[in-house]
Amino acid sequence: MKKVLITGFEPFGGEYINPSYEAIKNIDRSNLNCELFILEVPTEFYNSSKIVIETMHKLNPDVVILVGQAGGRKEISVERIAINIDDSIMPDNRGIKPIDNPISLFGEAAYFSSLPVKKIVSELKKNFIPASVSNSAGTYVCNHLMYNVLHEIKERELTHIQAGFIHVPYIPEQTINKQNLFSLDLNVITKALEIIIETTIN
Ligand code: PCA
Repeated sequence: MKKVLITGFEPFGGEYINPSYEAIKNIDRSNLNCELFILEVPTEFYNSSKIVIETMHKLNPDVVILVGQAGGRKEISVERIAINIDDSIMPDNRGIKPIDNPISLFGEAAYFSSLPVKKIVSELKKNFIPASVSNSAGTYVCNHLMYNVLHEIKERELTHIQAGFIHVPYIPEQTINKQNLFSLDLNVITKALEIIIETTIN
């Protein structure tokens, strides 16, 4: 049976929940044909990748699916690419706010997701869940984590591990008193992640 590590983030930016972690906690394991490990990751530049990379080495999973919140987006965003830059407009949960910093001095300019991004989008749409391929995971902690995990996989020749990043919209309770902001029900996001896991392991 394949081992899947799925991660979600702590709340950040004044929110009291993060739908990425709420959704991974709700995944129904009985629906899945894999051994699933979930991990909550601090929304911090340095510690996010340290913790995920340590866990990845400990578990030696077949698949690593990193999930984060992208408030304001209207679809499940299947990220195609992570770029070698930290450039934040707000501090992380440790107060760190890097500007124009390369993530790695020796790493590639960018790394591609090794999840089946197009296939995932088509499976989500078949299930009536709004989804698209995204060509930018931003330049904040999510891109940083995606970059460092893919960099580690390349540098340590762990290319048997498939890894990538999924951004999810707000859930409804986060958009109260914020006008015109899109949200997706938590159950829909959870279902989307179950479909993403299944699509990747099959
Ligand atoms: N989203 C942020 C970091 C943590 C999260 O859930 C991002 O998109 O970078």
